[in-house]
Amino acid sequence: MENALHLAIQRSGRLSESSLALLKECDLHFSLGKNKLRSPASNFPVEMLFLRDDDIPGYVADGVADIGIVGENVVAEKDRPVEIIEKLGFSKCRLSIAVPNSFKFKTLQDLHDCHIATSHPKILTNFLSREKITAKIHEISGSVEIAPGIGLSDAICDVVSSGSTLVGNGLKEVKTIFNSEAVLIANPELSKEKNSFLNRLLFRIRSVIKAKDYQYILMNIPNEAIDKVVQILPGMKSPTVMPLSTGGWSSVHSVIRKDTFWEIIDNLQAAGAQGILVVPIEKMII
Ligand code: PRT
Ligand code: ZN
Repeated sequence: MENALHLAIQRSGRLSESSLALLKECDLHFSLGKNKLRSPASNFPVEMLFLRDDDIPGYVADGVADIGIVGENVVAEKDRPVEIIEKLGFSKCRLSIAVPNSFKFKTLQDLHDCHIATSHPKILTNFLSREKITAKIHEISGSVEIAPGIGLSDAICDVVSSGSTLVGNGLKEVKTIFNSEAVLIANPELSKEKNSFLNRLLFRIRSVIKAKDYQYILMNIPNEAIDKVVQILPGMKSPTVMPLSTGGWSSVHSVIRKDTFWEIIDNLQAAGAQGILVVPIEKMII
């Protein structure tokens, strides 16, 4: 589609699956082929472009793509004029400095005059200059964790998620310098029409992301426990209470945050709730 919003996503890698899943949850229909470089959605004015993640900020800045999904670390490292529109809550990781286990590290000053290997030289340079540390940065594009072992560097600065890669290479994490997750970025000078497509897409994305934090809960309670149960349940406004055909009992429906779930369930049971059902929420529009 000529005027469709061009959305760049990673072709294959850690961001791809979650990016596609999010777009599907937004009810965008598009076909995927193994070697496809682009794919228009059949039911929304958006066309996907499948690219390497490192190229996404540049393509968005240059207007080849209008918007993109990429790690915040890559946005900061590429430092191109794009706007971060929304944090998407997946591919969470951090950029950390790590040193060999044998390195007697006490403070950041111990990195003075060290050689540090990284695939994120810009973020590291900015961090070191803020901390007034002079070190020699070696830019490498992959397998950063092996650099100290092969004598290339004294330390590394790399993306960490579980930390097991560092441990497996005899390294210890000593300082997180950047926290990252997948973000939606946009060219700051979109046309009015493309901006309105972006706002429609953003509305869907937000309702999908919001829903992930909540669950729908239904239960039966004896009528005398209604006041107590209503106090326990926050709900979006207040819980729905409906009488059951069995006299003396009501059905209560509410929406609760996942992170308070078990505590609330314990309190509900103590208040007399029975037959508690918990249902995932697909989309949430507030
Ligand atoms: O081919 P293309 O250039 O598109 O992809 P890529 O190989 O450059 O990137 P990819 O797919 O590896 O990562 C894409 C993005 O995912 C990164 O820019 C981060 O924003 C995010 N991300 C989240 C990660 C990780 N978690 C991660 N664990 N990126 C890389 N890693 C690597 C890290 O480099 C290290 O080698 O995983 C290892 C550490 O993992 P743990 O779990 O052992 O700590
Ligand atoms: Zn990459």
